[in-house]
Amino acid sequence: MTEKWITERLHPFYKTGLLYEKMLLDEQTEYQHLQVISTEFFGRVLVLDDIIQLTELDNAGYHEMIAHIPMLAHNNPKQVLIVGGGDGGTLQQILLYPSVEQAVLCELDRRVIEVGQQFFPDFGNPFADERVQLTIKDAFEYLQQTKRKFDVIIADTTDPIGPAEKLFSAEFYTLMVEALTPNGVVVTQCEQMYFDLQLIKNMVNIAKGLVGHPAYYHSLIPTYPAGGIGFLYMSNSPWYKGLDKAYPGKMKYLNSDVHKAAFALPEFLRTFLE
Ligand code: SPD
Repeated sequence: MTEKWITERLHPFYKTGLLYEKMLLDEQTEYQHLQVISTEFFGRVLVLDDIIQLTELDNAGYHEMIAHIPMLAHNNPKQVLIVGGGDGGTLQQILLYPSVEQAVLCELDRRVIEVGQQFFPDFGNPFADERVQLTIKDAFEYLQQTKRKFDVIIADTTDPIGPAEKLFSAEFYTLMVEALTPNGVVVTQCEQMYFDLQLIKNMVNIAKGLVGHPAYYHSLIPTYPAGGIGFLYMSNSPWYKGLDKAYPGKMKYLNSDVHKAAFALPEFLRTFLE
């Protein structure tokens, strides 16, 4: 029997592939090519424009790290904004906090939400929670128009290609920081330290101009390029205020050692970002 592989080539000199069993969904939405595949090893996989977004096996390394690091760093997060994140994985983590009064999820593509609900039951049914306000909109426009302030903003975006490119800009980072309450926290998905070194430096430099305590941290996700991804923390309150606080539920990836170690940067990156 011929093997079926789905391949990803996000970076020109690097290609990854997953052996899969079945294509469960393959459609062109209004905004992107959306696929869900089933694999024996990684479970179900969500792919957007040929880029792996999440797998059932390893998404905790992404969703727990993008959600709990900012939530724990804040003393009492009540108002939360998720930019993107339509699959529901980040939202599920945010809703674990009883302090959350409202979680606004601003997603451009309604189909991502529907597909997340249909194919990834482990995320539960976060959109049914009465604290959730769903906004189907371009997040850039949303932040330009809203007068609301948030304790935590999480940019759970795709990579900076096409419509998501502007979400990795000084303008968008400024909009997010301006929408924070005092001591509010922004965390963004901020790519891979080997492949996206200059992008990370640019984003960190932008963050340095916006907040008192920017920091970069990273996580292990075998199905992303080079097996991992990083995040950019932006706040006037430091990330380590979140250390050693109780987690709001049982974690699969995060614990206090991982929390601390995630901010330890390899020497080439540490010096490059200085
Ligand atoms: N290179 C892939 C980066 C994907 C980041 N977004 C993942 C969305 C999961 N909620």
